[in-house]
Amino acid sequence: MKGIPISDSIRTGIGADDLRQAFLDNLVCALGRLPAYSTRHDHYLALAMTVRDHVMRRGVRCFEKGDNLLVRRVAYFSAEFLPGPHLGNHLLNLGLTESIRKMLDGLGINLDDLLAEEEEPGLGNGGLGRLASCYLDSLATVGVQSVGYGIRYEFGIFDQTIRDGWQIQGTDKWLHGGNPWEVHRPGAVQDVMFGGHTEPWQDESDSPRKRWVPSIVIRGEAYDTPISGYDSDTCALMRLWKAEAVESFDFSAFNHGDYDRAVEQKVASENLSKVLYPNDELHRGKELRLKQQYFFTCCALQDMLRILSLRGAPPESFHSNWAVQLNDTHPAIAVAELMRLLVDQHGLGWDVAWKVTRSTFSYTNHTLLPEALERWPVDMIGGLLPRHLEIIYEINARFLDEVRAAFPGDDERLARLSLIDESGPRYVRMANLACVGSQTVNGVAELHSKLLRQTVLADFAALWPEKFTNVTNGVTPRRFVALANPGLGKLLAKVAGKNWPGDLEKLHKLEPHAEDPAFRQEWREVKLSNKRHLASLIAERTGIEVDPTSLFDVQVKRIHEYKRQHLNLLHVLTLYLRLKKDPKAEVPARTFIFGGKAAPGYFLAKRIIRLATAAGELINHDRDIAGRIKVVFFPDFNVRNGQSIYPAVDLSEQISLAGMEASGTGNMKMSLNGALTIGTLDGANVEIREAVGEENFFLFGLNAAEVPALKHGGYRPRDRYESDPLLREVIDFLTSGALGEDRDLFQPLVDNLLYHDPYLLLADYRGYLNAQQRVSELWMDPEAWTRASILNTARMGRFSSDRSIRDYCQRVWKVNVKKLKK
Ligand code: GL4
Repeated sequence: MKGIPISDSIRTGIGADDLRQAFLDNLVCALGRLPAYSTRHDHYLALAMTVRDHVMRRGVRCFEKGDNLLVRRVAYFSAEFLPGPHLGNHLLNLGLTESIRKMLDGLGINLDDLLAEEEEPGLGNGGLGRLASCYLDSLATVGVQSVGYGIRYEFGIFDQTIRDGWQIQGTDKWLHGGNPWEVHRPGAVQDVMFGGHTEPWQDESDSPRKRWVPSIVIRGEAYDTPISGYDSDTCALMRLWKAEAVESFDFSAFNHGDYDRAVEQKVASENLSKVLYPNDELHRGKELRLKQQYFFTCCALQDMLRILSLRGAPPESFHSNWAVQLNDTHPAIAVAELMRLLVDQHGLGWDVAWKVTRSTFSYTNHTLLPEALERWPVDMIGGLLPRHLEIIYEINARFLDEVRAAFPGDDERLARLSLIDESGPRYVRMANLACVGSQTVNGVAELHSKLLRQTVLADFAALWPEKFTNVTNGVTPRRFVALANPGLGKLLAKVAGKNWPGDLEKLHKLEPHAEDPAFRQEWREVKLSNKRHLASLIAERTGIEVDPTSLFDVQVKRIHEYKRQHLNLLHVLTLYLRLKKDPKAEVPARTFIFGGKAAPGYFLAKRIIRLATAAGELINHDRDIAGRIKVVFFPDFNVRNGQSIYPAVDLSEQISLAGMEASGTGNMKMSLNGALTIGTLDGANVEIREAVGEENFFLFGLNAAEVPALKHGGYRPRDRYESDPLLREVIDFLTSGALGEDRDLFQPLVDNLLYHDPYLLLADYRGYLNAQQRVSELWMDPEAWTRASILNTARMGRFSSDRSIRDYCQRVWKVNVKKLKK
């Protein structure tokens, strides 16, 4: 339908009557339901479709504009996305919450009931996937055309329940009730090849070419989910790929009566996008994971070339039409894939293709943990992606020539920079591939970017210092403040103007109000009401009654030794032992709240969860303690639960060993909601502390320079245990039998701490206790605490993901953004 502008094909403005009609139309026509018999879930689906259509309209209109103007689009390549429930967020972004509520009221339907019906897509493990979703939200908000490319896992991150104190993993069936947010695009399919071999061939121009003859082809089908921006005409798209067999059946086998073999191929193909790997920051080297990575990047790049040709632009102009961000190395194989597409499929010469490729990609590193660094056996890549291995070798040969010219005779440097690790069995190093194939490389907080340049990527930083930059992470204030904490939102609107979620620096206007006792009172009331809400959820999910006026001390994030939830637990138990010995001790009432998933195969992480639940079982029922401290493990921490937890936090636990947490983003969500942080100088904590003021932050622990110094100086954790009676007492307590009948339960944790202590808990224990003592003292002065809480929120404006995205646009992608409204 050339010549039909989008404005002719859709209704523009939308009024209350239109919404009501659209809702009823969807209920009857799309779902085929008789209104009188329809269920709550039907209502949710119909409303979701109504809202989705509305957002889609904006999306298509904005896409048309982008094509007319030939704007450079951003493609965010990420193996993980964690969008959270969509409905409430769209309503907020579109300013429709109240009109929809009224419209539904008129039909006798309650909006909150429908909001509760939504299943969230758990297509990520934690911070990295959630960041990707914050960034799509901000891309749409600041007016950048963008697509988030990823995988439509049929089963996302497992559901966590707690049984007898242990984590039990359940299958995440997020699609079982239907997913009204996505639009299946049967037209947008891409074929993805695997296996086989390569062979030379000649084209008409007589230049020698390479051809890949695969052993199997799998089809990727696109599912689009629109992502609205706040107060914005722009809409981002999350385009996720589902794997399908090219033919549903192997018909030759079927015709021969071999039914099993006929379906085998179909099942094998579809397995590819079945399930998300549940490991955060751990590379396991499983072949299926490599297939997933290649699958979605291959679909994405072919899709982008297709869109390019619709624009009538040649493949040589790929980089001026698209900027691709690699969210860690998970999509790094895309560097070789784009080369293959440009050289083998589109006939570009190597040098031109390489220039295009290098001007397209940028790479964000998200972790320094050695066990997270992705490397694939050369044989595995060669077997699965034979053409890519050749391309990687060619990139490497040319790159190493460059290195030899820059550092003649430095063979060790050459070996370290090489894309191939040849120190033992041979591996392809994905971070090296990403660095070589990218325009810019960045870390996610100042400290992390500095350590990246000094350690993991030091050789690349020496070679190309100008490539390296930092973009500190951010979080969307829409979902994590306005939506999660409407009470606070109202207060903020009063002092910072109602557009504060679109311009978070406006929160500075709060500062003078920190001195106003009446305002502090209002502030405390909002917090208390959020804590009451969380207390009721805790009672509902765990059966534990907690006191909403107690200090809510919260650590929610993936369970990992480096994050040191067990240091937090050592403090809990130290406090417990103190109260047992001295019931008159001045210890203000505290509720310790833990939440987070452990990778199913991570033995010690699961023991840490067990320790938290065991501490709860003991302390919560101890009559001597009389409820003065309580310990809760909140099950199934996810985006939705996060939205109930963050607003209720008084004390934010950000206690990773310095140098280990690349950035953290929960730290930002809590502080934005008025929590004070107890933390180390790690990740973005450093910048948060600078922003909120050191007097409003409880600092403790070794710094990133002291950590390696201590380790290399022959750290002996057992000496700490011997010399510190309090520490000895609490460690001994773990295996005393007091924490349950099985006294061996925590022996592995204790042995690990006494004889290895890789994350230096015992070294930081005293500093942590002292900082916790300062917390208690400030808490006993509610006016001073509230002042510090207000100042935390007031000074956190720069941690909006809008700022991060503006940084990326300016320093990395070179695309324009909307100016902020005055
Ligand atoms: C992580 C980091 O661990 C975390 O500090 C950071 O905030 C997040 C987003 O940049 O990325 N890296 C990996 S891997 N998982 C994460 O959550």
